[in-house]
Amino acid sequence: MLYHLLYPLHTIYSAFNVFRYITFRAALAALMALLLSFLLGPYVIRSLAAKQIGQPIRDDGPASHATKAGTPTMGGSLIILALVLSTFLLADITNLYIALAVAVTVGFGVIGFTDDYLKLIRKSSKGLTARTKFLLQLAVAFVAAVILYWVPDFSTVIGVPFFKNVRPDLGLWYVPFAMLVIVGSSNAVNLTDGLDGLAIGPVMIGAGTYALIAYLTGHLKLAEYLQIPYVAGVGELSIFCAALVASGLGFLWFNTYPAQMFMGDVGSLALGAALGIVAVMTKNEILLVIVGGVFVMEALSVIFQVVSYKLRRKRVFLMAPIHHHYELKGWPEPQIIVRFWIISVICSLVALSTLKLR
Ligand code: 57M
Repeated sequence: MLYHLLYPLHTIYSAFNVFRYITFRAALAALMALLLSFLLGPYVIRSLAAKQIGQPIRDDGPASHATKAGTPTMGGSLIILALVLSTFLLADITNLYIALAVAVTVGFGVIGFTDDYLKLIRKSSKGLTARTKFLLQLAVAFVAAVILYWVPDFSTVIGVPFFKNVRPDLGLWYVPFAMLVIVGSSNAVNLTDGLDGLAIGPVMIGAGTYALIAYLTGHLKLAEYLQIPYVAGVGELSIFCAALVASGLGFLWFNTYPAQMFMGDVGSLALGAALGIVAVMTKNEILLVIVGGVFVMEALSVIFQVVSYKLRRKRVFLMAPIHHHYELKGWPEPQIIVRFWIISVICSLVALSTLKLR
C-alpha cells in the first residue's frame, strides 16, 4: 500500500523513486515486521494468558516438558499479522505471486488456528482429526497450484539442483507436485516445532535463502548469468520473505528458551506452507529439500521410526521426531536447538552453492 501510495510521488519528489527498488522495500518490510512483532508481542502474550490459551502438555513425552504446561500458544498469529501487514504495506499487492503467498499462508494459518482452538476448548491435545486437517491442507494447496497452472507465463518445468540441463516439464502433473511441496513443507515444519525456537530458526534461515533466490529469479540479467529459470515478477517475493525472516525474529524474542509463548499450529502450518509456495513460485521446488534440511531430517526420523516399529517391532530412535531422541539422550534443550540451527545454516549454504554448481 505504501508502495502504491508513495512511489507515484516520484514525479514530484525524486526521493520517492527509492520505492521502486525491491531491496529497499524488502529492508523496510523487515524493519516494519520486526517492530510490529516487538510491539505486539507482550500484548499478545498477555491476552493469550488472560484468556488461558495455554498449551496442554502430553504426559508421554520427555519429562522436562511438564514445566512448559500453560505456556501461551497460538503465537503464530503474531507472526502472520506482522508478515501480512508489512507485506501489504511494502510489496506490490497487485502482483499475483505476492497475493498467492499471502493467501496460502493465511489459508494454512486458518487451518492451524481451528486445530489450536479446538484443542484449547477441549483442553486436550485433540484438535481437528489428522484426516480433516490433511484434506483441508490439500484443498488450499490445490487451489494455489491450479491458479499457478493457469497463469500463462508460469511454466510447469521444474528446477533440478546441480543439473542446469535437466528441466523436466511436468505439464498437468505440476499441480499434484506443487501440492506435495506445499503440504509436505507445512507438515514437516509442524513436526519440527517441539522445542523452544527449534522451528522458527530454520524457517527464518529458509526464508532468508529464498529471499535471495526470489530476487535472482526475478532479475532477468542475474537469472541469465546464473542460468537459473527467470520468472518475471517473482522478485517481489523477496519482500515477503524478508518480512517472514523479521516477523520470525520478533517472535523468537519471546519463543527463545525458556519460551514465553509457542507458535501453535496456526504458526507452524502457515510458515511451512509459506516456504513451500515460495519454493514453488521461484521454480526452486526441489531445492527446498536442501534448504529445509532440518525439516526433512525431522520428518524422515518419524517415517523411519514408524516403519521400523511396524516391520520389526523395534524403534530406530529413543523417540521421534529426532529432537526428542536427543532430549532423551540427555542433551540440554538449548544445545539441541542451536545445533539444529547450525545444521540449517549449513543446508542453506549448500543450497545457495547449487546456484553456481550446475
Ligand atoms: C506437533 N507438537 C508438540 C505447540 C507448537 C506422528 C507423530 C510423530 C506426530 C508428533 C506430533 O504430534 N507432532 C506435531 C508437535 C507440542 O507443541 C505444540 O504444537 C505446536 C506445533 N504444532 O507450537 O503449540 C509440544 O512441543 C513442545 N514445544 C516446545 N517449544 C516450542 O516452541 O517445547 C513446542 C514449541 C509442546 C511443548 O512441549 O507441548 C508436541 O511435541 O506435542 N508426535 C510427537 O511428536 C510425539 N512422538 C511420538 O509419539 N513418537 C512415536 C511415533 C509416533 C513416531 C515414537 O517415537 O515411537 C511426541 N510428542 C509429545 N510427546 N509431545 C511423543 C510424546
